[in-house]
Amino acid sequence: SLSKGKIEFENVSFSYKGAVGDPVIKNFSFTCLPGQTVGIIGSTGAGKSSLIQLIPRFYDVTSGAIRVNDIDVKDWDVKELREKIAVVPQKNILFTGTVIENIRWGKEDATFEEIADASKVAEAHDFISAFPEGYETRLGQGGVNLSGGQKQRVSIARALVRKPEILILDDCTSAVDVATESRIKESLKRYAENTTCLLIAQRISSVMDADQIIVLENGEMVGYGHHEELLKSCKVYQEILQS
Ligand code: TTP
Repeated sequence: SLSKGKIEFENVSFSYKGAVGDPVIKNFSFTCLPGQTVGIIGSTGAGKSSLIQLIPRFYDVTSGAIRVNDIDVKDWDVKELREKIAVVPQKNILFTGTVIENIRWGKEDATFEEIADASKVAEAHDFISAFPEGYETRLGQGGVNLSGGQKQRVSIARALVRKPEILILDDCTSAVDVATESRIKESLKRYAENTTCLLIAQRISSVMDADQIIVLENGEMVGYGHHEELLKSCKVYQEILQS
C-alpha cells in the first residue's frame, strides 16, 4: 500500500514519567514518507533516542500523536506494530549463544541464505565466515569475544533479516570505521530500497546523504532539510560539522 512505512509525528511532546522540568521532546511534527531515509542528528542528550522509542511504543507520547501507515500507534496492536519496526539500539544486545542464533533472534524461520544475505549487507559475513566454526561460533562466555564494531554489525544483521518496513539505526555504527560504515549504507540502499530508514548519528558524514535530515536540540527540531540546505541555514548543524 502507499502508506507502507510512513511515519507521522503531530505536535508530539514527551516527558519520562515522574520527570520534572522541560519535556524531553517538545512539540515535534514531522512526516517521513515510505522508503525515505531520514537522518537525525544532534548533540548528546538532545532527545534522539527518546524520539525514536515512541514509534514502537516503548514509551507513549505525553501529548500529540504518532501515526504509522496512517494509523495512530495507540490504535495498533502493539505486537503487530513492533513486527513492522526493527530498532538497532545503541547498546549491544547480543546474548550468549551462536552467531546464527543471535542473528535469527526475532525471526526464527529465517533461512541460512537470508541470514548470510543480511550479514553481507551489514559487513559481518566475512569476519563470521573466517571463524573456524563460521555461523556456529559461540559468542560470549566460553566463546569468541567480538570487537565493539563487530557486535554492532551482527546487531544490524539481526535487524535486516527481519525485513522490517521501518528500520531504525540508533547510533549503531559508532564503533564501525567510516569506510565500512559507508559500504553498509551503500548496500542498504539496495537491500532496503523500500524500507523507511531512520538513521541517528553523531557524525555528519553518517547522515549527509539522507533524503532528509532532522537537527534536534533540547528536544526541539531546530533544522530540517538536505545536507546542503542545512549547511547554509542551520547554525547547530554547522556547529556539529565543526565539532
Ligand atoms: P536521549 O533521548 O538519550 O538523547 P540522545 O539520544 O540525543 O543522546 P545520545 O546521543 O547521548 O544518545 O536523552 C534525552 C533526555 O532524556 C536526557 O536528558 C536523558 C533523558 N532520558 C531519560 O530520562 N530516560 C531515558 O531512558 C532516556 C533514554 C533518556
